[in-house]
Amino acid sequence: KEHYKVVVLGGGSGGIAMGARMKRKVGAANVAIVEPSEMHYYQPIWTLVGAGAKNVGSSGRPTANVIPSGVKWVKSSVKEFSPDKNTIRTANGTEISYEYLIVALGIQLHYEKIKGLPEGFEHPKIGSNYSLQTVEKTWNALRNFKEGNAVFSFPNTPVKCAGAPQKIMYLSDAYLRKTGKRSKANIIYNTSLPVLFGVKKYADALWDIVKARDLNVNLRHNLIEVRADKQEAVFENLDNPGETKVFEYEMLHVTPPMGPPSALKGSLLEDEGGWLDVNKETLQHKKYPNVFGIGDCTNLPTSKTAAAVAAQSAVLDRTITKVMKNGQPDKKYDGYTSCPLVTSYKSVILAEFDYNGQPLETFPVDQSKESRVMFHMKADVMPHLYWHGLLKGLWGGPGPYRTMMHLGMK
Ligand code: FAD
Ligand code: UQ1
Repeated sequence: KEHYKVVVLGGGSGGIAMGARMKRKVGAANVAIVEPSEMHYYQPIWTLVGAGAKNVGSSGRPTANVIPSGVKWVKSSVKEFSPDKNTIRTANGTEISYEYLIVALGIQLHYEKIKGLPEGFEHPKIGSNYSLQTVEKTWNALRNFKEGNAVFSFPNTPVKCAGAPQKIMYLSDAYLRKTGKRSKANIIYNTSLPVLFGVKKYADALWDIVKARDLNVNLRHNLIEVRADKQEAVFENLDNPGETKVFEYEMLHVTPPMGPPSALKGSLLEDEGGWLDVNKETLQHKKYPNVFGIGDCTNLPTSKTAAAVAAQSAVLDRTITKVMKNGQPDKKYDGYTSCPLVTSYKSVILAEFDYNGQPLETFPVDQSKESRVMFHMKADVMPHLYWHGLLKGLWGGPGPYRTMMHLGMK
C-alpha cells in the first residue's frame, strides 16, 4: 500500500496544474498523479488541426514530460473510491491512501451513443475534432469536399468547450470560400440547444455572422444515427420526440454526446448526475472536506474549458492551503470561463464570462467583435500559456490582469 499527502486523479489540464501547485506546497515526494495515458494533449488546438491550420503532432507531449519532476506518476487508472478510509484503488489493484485528494478526471466522450458510430469513422467524409483518432478526418473531409451539404452537430448533453462545434463550421465556410467551392456547399449547423450560444452578447454577434455568411442553423436538432456508407445523418427533433429528419452529407462533423467519467459512477463522490459534487465557490467536495475537484469532471455550473481550469486552479490552491492549516477557504471562484470563438482563419471573438453569464472581458476592447489579434492569441500565444504557464502551476487565469487592463479605461 502506498501513501501520499496529496493524490491527484487525472493528468490532464487540471491534474497537471494542481500537481505542480501541490509540489510547491508540500514537496514533490509527497505528491502522486494517477494517469493511465502515455501522452498528454493540448485539446484546444484540435479546432485548428481539423481545419488544416495546425499539425496534430504539435498537440501532444509525453505524459512523462508534463508530470512535475520528482512527483510520482502512478501509471494506471483509478477504479474505486473509499473516501471514508481516505484511499483509492487503481485498475492494477494498487491501494493508495492520501490526506488530500484532488479529482481531475475530465469528461468522457460517448461516440457509441450515436447509432453507426464509432465504426462510421472508417468511412471518409466524416470527422470529429473532439478526439485524437478522428480530428484529422475532419480535415480530410473538408479538403476533399466537392459538392453538397456540410453538416455540423451539437449533442444533447453537457460538452467541453461549447463553442468548438461551431468554430469548425466557420473555418469550413472560410476554407470553401478560399478554394472557390462555397457556391457548391450548403452549410448546416444542427444543435440540440435552443440557442446558438449561452451568453447573449456573443450569441448576438454569432447570429450576425451566421446570417451574413449564409449558414443554416437548426435549433433543437439532435444527431442520433450516422449511416456512413450512405453519407446520411439522422437527427431527431427534440421539441417533437419521435420525429426524425435525414440529412445527406458531403461532409459531417460530429460533436459526440459526453458524460461524467465512468470511474465516478457508483462512488460516494458523485452527485445525482454522476459529476463530482463540489462547492461552487471553494471547489471543496460537499461531503468529504479533504476531497477537491477541478475541471470538466465537476458539477461546477459553468462552461467546461481549460480557461476555467486555469481560474479554478488558483482558487483551489488557496482553498487547499487554508484547509491544510485548519482554516476556512476564503477565495471564491466566480465561474470564470472563456471560449475563443474562431470565426475564420484570421479572426476570433473572445467570449469570457462568469456563473451569471455576465461578460467578464480581460481586454479594454469590445470582445464580441471579430479580432485578428485575438486569433493570434488563440493560435500562437495560448499554447505557450498552456504548456509553460497552466501546466507549471503559474497561470491562474486572467483575473488579476483584467483589473489592470481596465485601469483608467472605464
Ligand atoms: P482533461 O484535460 O481532459 O484531463 C482528464 C484526464 O483524466 C485525462 O488525461 C484522462 O486520461 C484522465 N482520466 C480519465 N479517467 C481516468 C481514470 N479512471 N483514472 C485516471 N485518470 C483518468 N478549452 C479552452 O479553454 N479553450 C479552447 O479554445 C478549447 N477548445 C477546445 C477544443 C476541443 C476540440 C476540445 C476537445 C476541447 C477544448 N477545450 C478548450 C476544453 C479543454 O481542453 C478542457 O476543458 C480541459 O482540458 C479540461 O481539463 P480537465 O483536467 O478537466 O480534463
Ligand atoms: C486561458 O487561460 C486558457 O487556458 C490556458 C485557454 O485555453 C487554451 C484559453 O483559451 C483562454 C482564452 C484562456 C484565457 C486567457 C486570456 C489571456 C484571456
